[in-house]
Amino acid sequence: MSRVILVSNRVSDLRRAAQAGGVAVALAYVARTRPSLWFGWSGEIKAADETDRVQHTGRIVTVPLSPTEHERYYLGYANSVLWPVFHNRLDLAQFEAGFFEQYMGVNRRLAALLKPLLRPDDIVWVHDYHLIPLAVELRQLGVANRIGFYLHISFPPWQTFIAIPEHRELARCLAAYDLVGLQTKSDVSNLIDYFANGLMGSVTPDSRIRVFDRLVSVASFPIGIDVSDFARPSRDVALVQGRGMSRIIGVDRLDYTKGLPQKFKAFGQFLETNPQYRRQVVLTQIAPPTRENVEAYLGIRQQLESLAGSINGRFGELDWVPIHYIHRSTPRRRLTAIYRSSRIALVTPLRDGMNLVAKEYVAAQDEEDPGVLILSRFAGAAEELDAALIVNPYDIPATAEVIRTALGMSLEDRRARHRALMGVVTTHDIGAWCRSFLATLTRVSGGDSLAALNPSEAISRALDQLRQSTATSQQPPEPAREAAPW
Ligand code: GDG
Repeated sequence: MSRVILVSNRVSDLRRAAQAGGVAVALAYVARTRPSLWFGWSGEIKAADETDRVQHTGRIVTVPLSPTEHERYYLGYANSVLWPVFHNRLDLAQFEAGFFEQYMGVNRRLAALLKPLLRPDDIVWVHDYHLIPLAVELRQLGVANRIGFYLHISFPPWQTFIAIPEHRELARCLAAYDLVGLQTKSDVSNLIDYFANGLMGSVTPDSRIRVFDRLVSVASFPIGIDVSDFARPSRDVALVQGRGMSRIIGVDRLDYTKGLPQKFKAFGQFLETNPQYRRQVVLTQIAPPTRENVEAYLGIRQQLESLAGSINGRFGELDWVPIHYIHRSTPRRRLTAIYRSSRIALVTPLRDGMNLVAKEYVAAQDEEDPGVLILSRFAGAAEELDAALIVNPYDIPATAEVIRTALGMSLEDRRARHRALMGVVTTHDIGAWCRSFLATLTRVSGGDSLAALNPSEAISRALDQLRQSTATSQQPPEPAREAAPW
C-alpha cells in the first residue's frame, strides 16, 4: 500500500484526543489507519531565520511560520480572503496588498521543505484552502507523484469567486492537481461553472476539464465520521441530562459562518411563541474559541454573550436557565454523552462545507429512542441527510416552528428518520471517504477518466452544460495575471 502524505495547515497530536475542528478530526483518522506522513504548520511563530527548521515526531513533520507569514498568509489571505469569500461573505473579505504574495511564498517554502521527504510511490494528499498552490510549487520542483487536493469548505458560486482579484491564479493552481475533491455535488457544479464562465474551460471526451492546458478531474467526496467513535454508549449520560428536561444541543466553533446568533434568536422566538415549553427545554451551546486574532471574529463572541444574556434575562427563572453557553472546548468522550442525551441537535450554519457535528449527533443516538436532527439547508450535509428536519437558518420564525415540531415528533417518526440518517452516516463514513478519494486519485492519475468511474447525474449534467457553454461562447478570456509556468 502506498504511503499517503497528508498536507494540511495544522496537524494534530495523534496521542491526544481530537481537537475541535473538522479537518483535524478527519485527518487524524487517516493518519492512524494508513501508512502515512502528516506535514503541516506546528502552530508556532518563530523568527524568519528559524522557520526552515523541520521537526519530526514519529510520522508527524511540522514547520513554524514567521510573524509576517502568520499575519499575511494565515490570518490574512487564508482567513480574511479565502474563508469569507468561499462562505459567501464578500462583505468580510479584506483584499490587502501583500497577502497573496505571502500566500504563494509560504506554499513555495512548504513545497521545498516537503520535497526531500517524498518517495516516488507516495500519494500526496493536500487539504484545504490554505494550500491550494502547493501542487504547482511541487511540480515546479520536479515532483511527479500523484497529487490530489480536497477542499473541506464549500466552493462558492462563480460570480462570487471571481471577486477574488487573483481568481485566475488560484484556478491555475487547482488545475495542477490530478484530482480536485469537493464536499458536495453543488460545489462541483460551482467549480465547473467557474471553469466554463470565468475561464472558458472545455471538457474532454473522457469528462476531464481542460484549463490552462492541463487536464483536471473534479468530483465530490462527501466527508464522513468514524461511527464507532460515537456509537459506544457512554457511562455518564445521567450527568448531562436534567430530569424531565429536554436538551437541544449545538456544537460549533465560534465562527461567523455557523449561524449562532440566528440560532439563539430562533430559540428565543420559540420560547416566546410556545410558553408551554418554558422550564421544559434548555439550549446547550458549546462554542469553543477559534481564530480570535482575525478581525472579523471580534464581534461574534460579544454578540452571542449579549443575546444569551438577554434571552436568559427575559425567560429565565431561579431554577431554569434557558441557554447554557459554553465558550470552551469539551472533551470528545463527553461530547458523545451530551449528543446521546439531547432530544434535538440544532445545526444551523449559514454556509458549511459538510458539518460533521450533524453526523456525529446521528451516530450517537439510541436507536430505540433517538433524538431529532434539525439541519440547515446551507450545510453540505443537507445534500445527504435529507431525512433531517431541514431549515433555512435565516428564517427565524420558521426555525422556531421546526423546534416545536421536533419536540412533538412521535417515537415512530423519530425512529424512521433516524434509521434513514444512520444508513447514510454508516455507509458514507470516514473510511469510505478516504478509500474513495485515494482510489479515484490513483485511477485518474493512471489515465482512467471520471466517466469510466461513473460520475453522478448532477455532475454529468454540469459537465454537459460546460460542454455546451464552451461550444457556444464567443467571449475572449480575461487576460492572465502573472502566469505560473508549469
Ligand atoms: C471544516 C468545514 C467540514 C467541535 N467542538 C468541539 C469539538 N468539535 C469537533 C466536532 C467536529 C469538529 O470539531 C467540527 O467539525 P465541523 O464539520 O462541524 O466544522 P469545521 O471545524 O468548520 O470543519 C466543515 C469539516 O471541515 C470536515 O471536512 O465538515 O464544513 O468547515 O468533529 O465534534 N470537539 C471537541 N470539543 C469541542 O468543544 N472534542
